[in-house]
Amino acid sequence: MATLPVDDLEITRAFGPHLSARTRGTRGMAAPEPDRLVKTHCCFCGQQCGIQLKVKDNEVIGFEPWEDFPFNRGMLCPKGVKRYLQGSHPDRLLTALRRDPSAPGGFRPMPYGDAIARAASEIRRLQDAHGPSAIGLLGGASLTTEKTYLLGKFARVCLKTPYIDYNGRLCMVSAGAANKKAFGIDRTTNPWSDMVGTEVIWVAGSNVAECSPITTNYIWQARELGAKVIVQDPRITPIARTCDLYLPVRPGRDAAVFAAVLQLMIENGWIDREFIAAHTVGFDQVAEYCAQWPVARAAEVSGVPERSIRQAAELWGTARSSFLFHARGIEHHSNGVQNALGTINLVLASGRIGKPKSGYGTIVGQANGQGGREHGQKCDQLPGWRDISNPEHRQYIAGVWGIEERELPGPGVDAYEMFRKIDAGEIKGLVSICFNPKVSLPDNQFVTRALEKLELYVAIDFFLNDTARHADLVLPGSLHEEDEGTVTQVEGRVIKVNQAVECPGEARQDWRIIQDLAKALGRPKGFTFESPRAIFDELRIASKGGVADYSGITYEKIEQQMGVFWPCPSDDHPGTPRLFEPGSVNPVAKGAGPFYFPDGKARFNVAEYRPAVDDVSDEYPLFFTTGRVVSQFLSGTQTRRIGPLVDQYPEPRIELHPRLAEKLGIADGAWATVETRRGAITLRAQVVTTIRPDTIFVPYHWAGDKSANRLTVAAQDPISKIPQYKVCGCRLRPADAAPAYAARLEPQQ
Ligand SMILES: Nc1nc2c(c(=O)[nH]1)N[C@H]1C(S)=C(S)[C@@H](COP(=O)(O)OP(=O)(O)OC[C@H]3O[C@@H](n4cnc5c(=O)[nH]c(N)nc54)[C@H](O)[C@@H]3O)O[C@H]1N2
Ligand SMILES: Nc1nc2c(c(=O)[nH]1)N[C@H]1C(S)=C(S)[C@@H](COP(=O)(O)OP(=O)(O)OC[C@H]3O[C@@H](n4cnc5c(=O)[nH]c(N)nc54)[C@H](O)[C@@H]3O)O[C@H]1N2
Ligand code: SF4
Ligand SMILES: [Mo]
Repeated sequence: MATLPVDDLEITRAFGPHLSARTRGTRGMAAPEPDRLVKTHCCFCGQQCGIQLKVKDNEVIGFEPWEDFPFNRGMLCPKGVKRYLQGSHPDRLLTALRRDPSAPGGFRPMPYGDAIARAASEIRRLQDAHGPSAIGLLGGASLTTEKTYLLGKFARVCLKTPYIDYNGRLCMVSAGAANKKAFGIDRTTNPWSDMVGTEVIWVAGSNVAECSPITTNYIWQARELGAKVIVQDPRITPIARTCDLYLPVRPGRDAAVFAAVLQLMIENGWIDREFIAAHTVGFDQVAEYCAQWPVARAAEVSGVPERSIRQAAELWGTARSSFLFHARGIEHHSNGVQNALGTINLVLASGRIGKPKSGYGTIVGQANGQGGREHGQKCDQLPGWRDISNPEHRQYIAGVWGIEERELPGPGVDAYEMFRKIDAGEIKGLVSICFNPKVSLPDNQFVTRALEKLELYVAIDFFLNDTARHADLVLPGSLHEEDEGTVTQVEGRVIKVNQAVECPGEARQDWRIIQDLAKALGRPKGFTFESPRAIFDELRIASKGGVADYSGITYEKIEQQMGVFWPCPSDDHPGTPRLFEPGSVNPVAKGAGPFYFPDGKARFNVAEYRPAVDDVSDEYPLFFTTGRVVSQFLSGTQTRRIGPLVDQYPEPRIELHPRLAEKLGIADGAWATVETRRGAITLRAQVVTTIRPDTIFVPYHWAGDKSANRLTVAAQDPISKIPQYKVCGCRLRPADAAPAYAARLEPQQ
C-alpha cells in the first residue's frame, strides 16, 4: 500500500479557521449558557480527575469543576481544562472512510453499513485462506473496561485468533510483571490520601508534576506536614526542583542504585527483620546479590554521588512511614522489570506496606491504564487477571462465554511482535482501536514498512490518526463523552464515565462497532449486548473469583461511593482501598497471609542491573531519552488538535545542558540534529540547566520527521516486552540546514 503524507502542521493549522461556535466562546466572545452539567471524568491520564461537562444542544461547550469528587476536589491540569475542545474539531470523523488514493487526502466517505460489510468480508476471506490467526487485533487502555473486555472476547470467541494485544504494552507491563512476581496482584497499594502524613516519599523515574499533576498536589500536602521527598531522574523535573534529595541517575542505571541502597540498609540494620521473616520469602538471595553493590561501585555506574546514595539509604532506611512511586522512567527499559523489582525490594525490606501511611505504587499512565490491563485485552490474559495458559482459568472463562475450553486460543504475542509477524507475512489483516503505533512504537520506520504489507487494515478512531492513514477502512468510533462505562484510575478506584452527548453523524459507540463486525461476520453469539451496563454485568461474572474481582461492583455502588476500589468480591463488600492489611483474606492465599500467593507471603526477587541495549559508545556518546510535556498527550492525536495546548508547547525540542551546548556550538533555539543507529531528526534546541550534561531529552508526541521514535531502539524487556524508550546512545550536532517543516512554522523568538 502506498503511504499517505503525514503532516501534523496541517492538523494544527486546521484548528484556527474552523473554530466552532462553542470554541469561539472560549476565545473572548460570549459563551453560550449550558442546558445541563454531566459529572464524568477527564479523557486523558490515569488520574481520571472528576469533571463536570457543560452541555448545550448535544455539544460539550465547557466544563465546571466537580469539587466533591474525592481524588482531585475540582482541580484539573491544562489538558483537562481544554479537553472539551476536541469534539468540535473539523477533523472529527463523521462517516466511515475507505482508502482511495485518487481522493483528496486519500480517503472517500462510505456508508457505515457498507464499511462494516466490507471489513467483515475481507476478514472472512483472509481467515478462510490462511486460518483464524491471519487476523490481529490491537486495543487500547484509554478505552473503558467494558470495551477492553469485549475486545478480548471478540478476539478469542469471534475472530478465534490468539493475536490480540494493546498499547499498555508500551506503558504498564514492566510494573505489572514486577507486581505479579512480588505480590501476586498488580495494583497500587493505597489511596493517595494515605500519602498525607507519611515521612518519606521516593519518586523514581516519574515527571510527576507534568504527567500526574494531581498526584503532585498530594506530595505537596505531605511535604507541608514534613515529608522528605527523594527524586531519582536524569532531569531536574519540576517535582525535583522542590525535593529534599535529588538523585541524578544516568539513564538505564537505576537497578544499581536500588541494590546499593538495600546493601546500606542491611549493613546499618535499617531493615525490618521481623516483617521479612513473617511475610516474605527470598530475602537471602537478594541480600547476596546486593553485596556485589558497595556504594562506590553503584555511584560509579549510576552517576549518582556516593553521598547522595548514602543519604537516600538513611532517609529511607530510618523512616517509620513511607511511599515509593515509580513510573515509566525506570520501567521503559529492557531491564524494566528488574528496576521495578529493585524498588519493591526496598519496600519489602522496610516492612512498610499494608499500613495507612505507608505504601507503594506505579503511577498509571493512560485513562484506563489500570482497568485496561485486567480483563483480557493482553495477549496472555483472560478477564479477572486470569491466565490464558492456566487450564482452570480457561475452563472458567469458556463457561462464562458458552464455548468449549479447547475452542479458546492460547497466548498470542506482544504488540511489537505482532508487527514483526505482519512484516513476516504471518498476520495479514489488522483491526486496531485506540492505538497509534506509527507514532508510539520504537523504531517506527519499521512499523510503517510493516503497515504497508498488510492486506487489510481496519482502524477504529474518532480522528484519522497517523497510523489510520494507512488503513483500508476507517470506522468512526466514539469520543469519551459520547459513551458510558467504567475505568479504574491510578489508586485502583473503579469509577464511571458518563455520556454527555450523542455520537455525531455516522459515528458509533466503539462497543457497537465491535458487535456490528461480529454480526456481519455471521458470529453474533455473545455479542448482542444492548448497553455498557450489560457488558459490565457479564464482566462481573467473568472476573468473579479472579485476582481482579469486580463481581461486587455495580454502577449504583460506584455512584453512591464515588468509586469502588477493587477487589470487591461480593454485593455487600465495600471494596478494598488498601491492599495487604494484616488479617486480610484473598482468593489465592485463602487467609494464609495478606499477599496473593498460596502461602500468603510476598516475594523478594533478585533485581539485577544489566546494561542497556545500544548503550552509549564512542560513536554515539550521549544518552538519548524520551518522554512527555505537560500540555501534550501521548501520540498527540488529540492534543495536537487543541489549539491552546499547541500554543503552550508547539514543537518538540531537544533539551540539553549549557555545557554540552557550548561544547557542540549549539545555541538555544538553534536547529540541531540528533542521530542514533536508526536515523536522524532535526529539531530546535532548548538549553536548560535541568538535565545531566551527558543526556538529551526529546518529547515524543509528534509524528513524521518530528518523531522521537524514529530514533528509539526496539529492544524489549525479556519478561514484560516493554520497549526501551528511555535510553539509547546518540550523537548531536548543529544542523546543516533547517528541516523542511521549518518553512511552515511561525517565526520563533
Ligand atoms: N502531560 C502528559 N501527562 C501524561 C501523559 C502525557 O502524554 N502527557 N501520558 C500519561 C501516560 S500514558 C504515562 S505512561 C505517564 C508517564 O509518566 P512519567 O513516567 O512520569 O513520564 P515520562 O516523561 O515518560 O518519564 C518520566 C521521567 O523519566 C525520566 N527518565 C528517563 N530515563 C530515566 C532513567 O533511566 N531512570 C530514571 N530514574 N528516570 C528516567 C525522564 O527524565 C522523565 O522525567 O504520564 C501520563 N500523563
Ligand atoms: N519514545 C517514546 N515512545 C512512547 C513513550 C515514551 O515515553 N517515549 N510512551 C509510551 C506509552 S507510556 C504509551 S501509553 C504509548 C501510547 O501510545 P498510543 O496508544 O499509540 O497513543 P494514543 O495517542 O493514546 O493513541 C490512541 C489513539 O486512540 C484514539 N482514542 C483515544 N480514546 C479513544 C476511544 O475511547 N475510542 C477510540 N475508538 N479511540 C480512542 C486517539 O484518538 C488516538 O488516535 O506511547 C508509548 N510510546
Ligand atoms: S491530571 Fe490527568 S485526568 Fe486530571 S485533568 Fe490532567 S490529564 Fe486530565
Ligand atoms: Mo503510558
